[in-house]
Amino acid sequence: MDDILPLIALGAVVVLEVAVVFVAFWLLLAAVPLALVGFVAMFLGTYLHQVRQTMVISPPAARHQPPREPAAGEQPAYRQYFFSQGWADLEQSVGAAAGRCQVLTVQLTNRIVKSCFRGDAAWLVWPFGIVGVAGVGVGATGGAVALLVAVAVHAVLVGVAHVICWCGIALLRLIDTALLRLRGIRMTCGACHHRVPYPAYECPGPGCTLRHTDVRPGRYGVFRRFCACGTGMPTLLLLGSHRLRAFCVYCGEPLVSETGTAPEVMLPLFGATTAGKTRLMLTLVRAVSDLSAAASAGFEFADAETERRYRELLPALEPGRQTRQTVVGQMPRAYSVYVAPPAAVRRLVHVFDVAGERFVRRQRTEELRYLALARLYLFVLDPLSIEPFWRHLPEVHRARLASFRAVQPPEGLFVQTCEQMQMMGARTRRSRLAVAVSKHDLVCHLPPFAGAASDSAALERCLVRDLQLGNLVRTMRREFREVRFFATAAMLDREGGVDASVVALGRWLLDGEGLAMRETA
Ligand SMILES: Nc1nc2c(ncn2[C@@H]2O[C@H](COP(=O)(O)OP(=O)(O)OP(=O)(O)O)[C@@H](O)[C@H]2O)c(=O)[nH]1
Ligand SMILES: [Mg+2]
Ligand SMILES: [Zn+2]
Ligand SMILES: [Zn+2]
Repeated sequence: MDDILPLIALGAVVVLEVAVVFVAFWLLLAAVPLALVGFVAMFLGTYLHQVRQTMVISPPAARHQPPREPAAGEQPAYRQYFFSQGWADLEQSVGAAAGRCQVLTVQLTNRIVKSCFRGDAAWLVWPFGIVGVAGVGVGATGGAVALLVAVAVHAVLVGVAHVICWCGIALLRLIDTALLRLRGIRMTCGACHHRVPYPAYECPGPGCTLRHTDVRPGRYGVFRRFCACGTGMPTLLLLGSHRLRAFCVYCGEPLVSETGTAPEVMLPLFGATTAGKTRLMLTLVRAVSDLSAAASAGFEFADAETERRYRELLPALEPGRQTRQTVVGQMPRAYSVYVAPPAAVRRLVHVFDVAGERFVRRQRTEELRYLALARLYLFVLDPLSIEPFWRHLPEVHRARLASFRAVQPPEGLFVQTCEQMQMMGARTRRSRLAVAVSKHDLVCHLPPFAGAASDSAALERCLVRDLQLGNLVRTMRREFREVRFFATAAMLDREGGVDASVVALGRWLLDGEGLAMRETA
């Protein structure tokens, strides 16, 4: 009997074991698909949780910290999300989710091994352990595949967004460029006279002076960009960047306010030293301002610097006072004003008045880049510098007028400057030329000006017939599309009004640029 008992026990164990294996086998069939579903859900859930964590709940520090002193090609701004952080977030989410899933899988496996393969009941429950391990194996493999698919979808979404951004960038730039072209807007630096492709802008953030040299849509932002200080700014003129402080990308000098909102008119004055350019420029600006007021047109200084310099020079127009010789010095700065007649497009007028000395030497003229960009020129011709006129003046007048007399004779100076301008690329044959025969108040009572009509044709006849300037006038007519002569007295009357001759010149200059001024009642 004693021999049978162990045999019975062994038989029972074997039966039990077979029953457990049998149950485990059937359990395996159900457990594997369940584990697969469970693991896929767990892996995907973990990934989504990590994505949310990275993008919303606790975003990591920006991968590309904006440099405060950017190297060439860099900007002091945060990169646009899909150009930097989008990929960093993807990497971070994948890394964190994969780590978490691995930890969960290992923990589960350890628990199964511990409870099914170790301990006192291991001899009985080991088949369930195998079921568990198989389930974890299959589930983890399925979960990993699902994770890979999710990562791929995420990467594709970021990639597509990246491509959409590039398309948006290209489209916005195209529209902005097309609109600027259509409106005939170009931007010229008043200080260095370069055409500026796009201004640099100073960050509008309080206390921030960081300059963004290329704000246009790109990797730093499509519609807006964020400065290193966190302040947002528009990326295009079209989107409102004209409200920011603009600077020249070549020389760093400030550009006029609202740069890029109005087509430009360049008006270079040229002529000999002491010909009367500065005085004429001052009275001309004054005349345009008066004409604008009478026509209810807008007139404003385009930058504080123009207003300051203009106001500084203005006292020279008071009776008995003279303008001082313009210094050759550094690059001459434009006087810039906005003019906006009621029925016309607002224009930005840059008037360039430089020392006559600059037209004597070629190298000095070459520096005046604006000469090549203008379509309208104002030549100031001092009648006192015309040799036949001066020669026939009685000595008493010569003594009185000697200090006002321009040194260089007009013919040589005009021809040389004109050639120089053409060499620099000026299209003079498409341009208008106003010739201001200056200081008319000083010579109007002297022959041949005395009694002569002061309209353009009469003045031209006088220059050709009486003053032997036929060659000069023919050159002017040949080299320019349209030439008009004015006898100007750059003076203010007792009431502070500009002499009618300068007003007429101002009208002609404005009319041809589509800025006609009609007096309102
Ligand atoms: N009476 C009178 N004096 C004038 C007139 N135009 C210029 N002047 C005087 O002529 C002198 C030279 O005039 P500016 O306007 O300074 O001459 P500019 O061409 O600017 O000379 P630079 O700057 O040296 O090239 C000054 O004393 C002026 O006041 C004018 O129409 N009438
Ligand atoms: Mg001058
Ligand atoms: Zn410049
Ligand atoms: Zn800033």
